[in-house]
Amino acid sequence: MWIGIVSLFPEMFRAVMQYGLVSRALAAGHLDIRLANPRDFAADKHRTVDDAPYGGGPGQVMMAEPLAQAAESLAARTHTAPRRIYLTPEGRPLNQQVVEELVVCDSLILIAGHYEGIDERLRTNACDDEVSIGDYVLSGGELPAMVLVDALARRIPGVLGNAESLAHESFTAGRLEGAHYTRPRLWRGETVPETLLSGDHAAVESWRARSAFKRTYERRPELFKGRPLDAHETTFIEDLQKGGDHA
Ligand code: 9WO
Repeated sequence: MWIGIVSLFPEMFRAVMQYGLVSRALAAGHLDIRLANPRDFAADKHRTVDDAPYGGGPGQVMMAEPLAQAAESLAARTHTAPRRIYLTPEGRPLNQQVVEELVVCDSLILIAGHYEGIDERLRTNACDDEVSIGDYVLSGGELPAMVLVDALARRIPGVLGNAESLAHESFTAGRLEGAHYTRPRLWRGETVPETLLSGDHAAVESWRARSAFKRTYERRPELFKGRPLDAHETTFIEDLQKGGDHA
């Protein structure tokens, strides 16, 4: 997958590109990330990329032309027609479904804004999509772009190992993860559920399903709309409603 990123602070992406899963995806050739700084496309010697808003008001607005030329310089470096995404609180909410939709694109260009925003004419003429990672305002679109890059990288075939990929399935299957435990068996006076120490794989699987269900039921019951309860979960809910707390 090829991702171009337009940002006034390309150095910020060094962090996500040099460590962890994204760096492994880059090294393996599953992912290619290119950066372009709108300041390099400014028309004047002061490398101006922002100006006062027409109509007055506080702050500055990012000019369309440097952003557009930065995005076009990236598009010229890939043989496919990138989907251009502006990161903004006004965008459609990022969720796993949006990730699955975007990860099948051959290429993306992510546009990270700053100041009070970007000229509307860039949004209407040079953006195909707008994505939000949540209803809050940050200092720029870089961190949301990194979140999206990480979520996409995990879904590129070959990037995750089998174990990690299986863990991912639970979320796409519409359930939260259940509780995890590892050594030591006794930690600050707390032990590990006996079922997990039993060696009985069927019992462990059932325990984990119950734990995932309980956590979903308590924290994100709306996820059940996406995937109705199965027969096992129906018994789990009856237990929970009777006050059973076996996981
Ligand atoms: C700022 C803003 C404030 C109130 C209501 C809507 C708003 N949109 C923006 C906006 O798009 N701002 C630009 C990008 C310029 C300022 C820094 N930017 C930004 C992007 N802040 N926060 C985000 C963002 C992006 C994606 N998901 C959550 C937040």
